[in-house]
Amino acid sequence: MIQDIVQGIIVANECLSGVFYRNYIQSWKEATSNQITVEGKAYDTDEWMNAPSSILSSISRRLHLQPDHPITITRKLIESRFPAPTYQKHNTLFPIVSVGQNFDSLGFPADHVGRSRNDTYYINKSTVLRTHTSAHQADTFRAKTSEGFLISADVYRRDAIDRSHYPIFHQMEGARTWSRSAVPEGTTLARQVWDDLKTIPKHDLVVEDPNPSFHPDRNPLQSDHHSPEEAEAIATHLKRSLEDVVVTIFSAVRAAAAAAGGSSASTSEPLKVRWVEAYFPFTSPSWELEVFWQNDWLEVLGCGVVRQRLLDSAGVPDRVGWAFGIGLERIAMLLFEIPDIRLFWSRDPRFLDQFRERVDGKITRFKEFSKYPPAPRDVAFWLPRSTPAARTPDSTNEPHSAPNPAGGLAPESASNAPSSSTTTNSPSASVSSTSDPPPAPASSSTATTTYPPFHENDLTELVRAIAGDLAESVTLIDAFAHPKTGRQSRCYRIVYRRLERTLTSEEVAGLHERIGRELVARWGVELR
Ligand code: FA5
Ligand code: MG
Repeated sequence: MIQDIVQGIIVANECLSGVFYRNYIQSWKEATSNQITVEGKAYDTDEWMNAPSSILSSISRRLHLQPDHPITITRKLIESRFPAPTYQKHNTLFPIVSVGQNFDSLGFPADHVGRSRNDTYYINKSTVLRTHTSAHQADTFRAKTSEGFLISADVYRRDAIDRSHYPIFHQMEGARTWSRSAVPEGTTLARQVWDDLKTIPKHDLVVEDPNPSFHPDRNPLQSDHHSPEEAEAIATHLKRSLEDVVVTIFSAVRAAAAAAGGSSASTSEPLKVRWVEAYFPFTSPSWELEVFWQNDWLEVLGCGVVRQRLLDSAGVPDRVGWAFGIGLERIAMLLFEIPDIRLFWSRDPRFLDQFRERVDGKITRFKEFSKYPPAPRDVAFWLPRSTPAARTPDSTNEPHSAPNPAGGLAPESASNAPSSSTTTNSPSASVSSTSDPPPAPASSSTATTTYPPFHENDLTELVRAIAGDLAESVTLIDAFAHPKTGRQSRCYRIVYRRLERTLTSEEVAGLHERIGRELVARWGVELR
């Protein structure tokens, strides 16, 4: 224990000196050479490359496979509801995939914003860090090794972040299909699905589900491929399977609360769950499941009836079925009452030692350990005149219909997820892992330099690269246009904090100044 803490401090000190420099040189080398190696696999990079070393070096963590890690415990608990041999498990698929796998195979249009370099980490024009486990759907259907599957894996998104969002998180993809050609004589596909549904345990959870299973405009039936009875049966099988997961999770939460000798914020009130209509390019009709948690609706999964064109091109045209994608951190946060998604990446034994895989499936609630004081610092600046300010308060007021890198409408908005930020429209960020920003353009000090437009995700990533786990959050606290010149101003609050000890003001000043310098060098902002 003591040793680990000492090790933590050594690592922290390194972060503040040599490692920064080393990583800077390494990023610079990688930025100028055109190959990178990730876990022994070599990739050519090109001008699309935007995956920082802080992200690439986290690939090896594979939290969903770490023994006794809360993500692993959560994965296993959900897996226990989808038994073999119907559901085959795949837990070691590699995170670097082709654009074809991540987007094309799922029917993402060529101009879908989820493909943008602002949202997705590219290695080169045709290679990305998967943004969702759906990247493996088509290949897994094509393999035809089981009627259903579960794929758990790390996924990567250049996201605006808060305490329930993080640039790396874990998803579990689930799917179940039925073969039309295997329907026994004398029954129908719909009947067979209803029969299979009988094996899912009944529950008495009250679930809000006000909408019809399909709606011609909002959530269409694939009428060329499914009869209304078939879609209804598949939708019901899907929803019941996932409600069973929620019931399992919350039974475990209640049991843990009882064992701890009382109730807690999330167990004193009856569980509230609702289905909402959604959109994904690869399912129709589609839904998201939301759970009422800490006074707000938290989206925990997306799902739907698999688009037949996907199954057709995966070489299984006679199969029909459903698929879902669930966020494991979201579930783990509910399960263990973990307040901040950043904690999953902690190597602090005071965090890790609290969790144990148990054969009886019982879980123990997370107990918060003492936190050292936060050190908030603001950075205020004018954007260069020509910069269209992406994802500022003005543009976050866009209708919530812009698709995300997983194809869903109504992107995981801060208003949906609990946010530590006080201004509801302010995108905020929790940041982690230490590395360095790619070098600024060499000519950045000359007056003629044209700067890339400033995007909020760039700041999040810059802070993550410079301060790593020492930065807890980045929150937009003020934005306005100069009344005369129209020039845009932004002010962000960065909260620095170490879990193991108090940061000195010199350390904080060093990090903060560097962030300011990089903002000027890379985006041509003028610090105020
Ligand atoms: C998807 O990723 C779809 N691939 C899900 C899907 C699969 C739909 C199969 C249909 C069929 P979405 O972007 O909504 O959808 O993410 C799914 C879940 O991942 C969310 O509900 C949430 O639980 C989790 N999630 C999304 N973004 C983050 C994030 N930044 N941090 C943590 N969890 C996240
Ligand atoms: Mg979503």
